[in-house]
Amino acid sequence: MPHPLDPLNADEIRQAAAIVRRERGVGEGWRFASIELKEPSKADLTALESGRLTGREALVVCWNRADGQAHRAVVSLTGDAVTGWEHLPGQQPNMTIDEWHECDEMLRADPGVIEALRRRGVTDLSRVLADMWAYGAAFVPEAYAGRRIGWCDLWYRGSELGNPYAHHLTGLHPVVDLNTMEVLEIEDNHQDGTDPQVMGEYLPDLLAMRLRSVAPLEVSQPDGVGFTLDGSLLRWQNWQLRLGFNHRESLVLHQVAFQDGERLRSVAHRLSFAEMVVPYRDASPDHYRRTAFDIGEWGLGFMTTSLSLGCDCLGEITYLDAVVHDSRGEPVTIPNAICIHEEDSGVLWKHVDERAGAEVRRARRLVISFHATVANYEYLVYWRFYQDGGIECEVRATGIMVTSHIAAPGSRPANGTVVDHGIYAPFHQHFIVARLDLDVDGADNTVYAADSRPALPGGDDPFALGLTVESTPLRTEAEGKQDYDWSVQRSWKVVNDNVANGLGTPVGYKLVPSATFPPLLDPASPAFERAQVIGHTLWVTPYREDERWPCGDFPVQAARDTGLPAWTAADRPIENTDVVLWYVFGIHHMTRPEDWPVMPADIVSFWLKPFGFFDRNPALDVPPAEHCHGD
Ligand SMILES: [Cu+2]
Repeated sequence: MPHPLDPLNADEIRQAAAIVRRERGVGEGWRFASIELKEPSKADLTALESGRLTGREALVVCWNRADGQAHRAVVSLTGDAVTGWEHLPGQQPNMTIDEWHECDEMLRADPGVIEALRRRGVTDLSRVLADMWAYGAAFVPEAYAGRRIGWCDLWYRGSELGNPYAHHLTGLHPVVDLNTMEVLEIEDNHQDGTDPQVMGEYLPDLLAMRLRSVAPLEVSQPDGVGFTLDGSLLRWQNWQLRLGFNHRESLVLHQVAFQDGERLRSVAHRLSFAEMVVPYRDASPDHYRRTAFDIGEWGLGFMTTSLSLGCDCLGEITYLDAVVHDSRGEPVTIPNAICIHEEDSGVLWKHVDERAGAEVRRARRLVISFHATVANYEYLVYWRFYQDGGIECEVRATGIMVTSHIAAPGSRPANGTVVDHGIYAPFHQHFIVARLDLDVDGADNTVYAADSRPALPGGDDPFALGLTVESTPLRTEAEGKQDYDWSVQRSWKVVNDNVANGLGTPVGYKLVPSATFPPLLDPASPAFERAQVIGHTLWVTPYREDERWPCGDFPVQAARDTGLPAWTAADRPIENTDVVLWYVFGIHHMTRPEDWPVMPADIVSFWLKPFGFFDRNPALDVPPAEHCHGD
């Protein structure tokens, strides 16, 4: 029996598709955009876990290629029936991997594309790659309104296994109707015939240099790992949580709790990444349409890649497979999609006393990670749990930057950096929206903005040494729209005012902000209109089962953001209730030559740290390492 939060398995995916086909006439000409577990509401979860309530449901989004009309179905797997069928007029479901591949194949066989390539001296079509991007509504040409369209770059490899993203066929952009899979037009506005001398290879065999030598470094746990995995339930030290997965968010952490003596204390109900917005900040014809929504348009789950031992993860590793599906509704297994392992993490705490000597504890952490490859780019996501109650969420961005030819020999682009001879990488930003459904010792929490304020000279503080904390409860959604403020070292505390610690103060967890940056984008610009979430560092909403996607359910070709700005327009109360935090962080990527031809991982993170959740350091009971007393 699966746990109510376990992702759909292959049989359930197949069954959900079959039910929709049977009951709603979904046939050959349709595509399945998404098939996922319909997660039970918080209200039903306890009853489902105890078996008092039964039933398992799937959410299915599909569309008819013939008329472009999309539908969302609720499917009862236990009842073998469609129980909800919603027409979604004017909505474009997420892009599918099948469309991406079919588009690539179709374009490489298209006479117009072949002719445009020939004019550029490219005749070996086996080395050509067509990379399809989704549009924002503002950039859809009038004539194609209402169609499902893709906008494509063409690239070619310098050799059979050469890097396709090293050689951009600048100025050449087919526009495609993805439902009929036909070319609508070929933009071709750059035919100077130059072929920049780019060294864009990274495979050892293609490098004109010797590889450096490195000493072996191995990690072993001869007595086995320190965690247990029982189905999807993961236990390590005092932590326990449940692992979930879906096509859009990839890894989801459910029911995160800390065993504190006799009490299993809730910290978070659900943690995941709900959106990723990547506006390119270059108005040139080759780049102005690039406003990628890597989660809403493509799906981090669909893009999750298999991990390999010794390369992606070092040490004693446990892997979990994940199951997604193709656009025909057939399950697709991603082997080794999620990695679980322990890591040494340096010193946890230490003091050297002149009598008692040195007392040191080594820290270790439990790491749960996945990697996603979104065309040219990779995102590596690490959730790390620490012995002192801290949770760190780290993202590494690597892969290959988008580039194109510079306008003229020797010119310097205003909106990017020259990264190789004759090519530049446009500036862009990666905004990641973490959806943090914290339940600190229960569901009813209040978020406080905590600002540090210096004293003014006077009274009993003539030297103005005092530092105070101004703690402001966020009572409504309007107050919940928060921006990072370095000058007061702002952070946010998620507090349960109904539960006190042993010192008599309310228990809480602190969101320690880092890697935040402002959008630096005109609020009237189409890129901002579609992704207003990036206008604030933090949004706080009351939990609603159906509020999952901060830029709307269907960002593909969306004109505006129907997520957070729409929900929060009601300015609902968020005090002492079940709150959800939407934290916006990421990478402000001012491209460097050193990021070429493959980018050394750029690393950003934020933390959740207990703040009065415990009465003292919760890691006092960590034992000294066995061999740490020297000779
Ligand atoms: Cu980047």
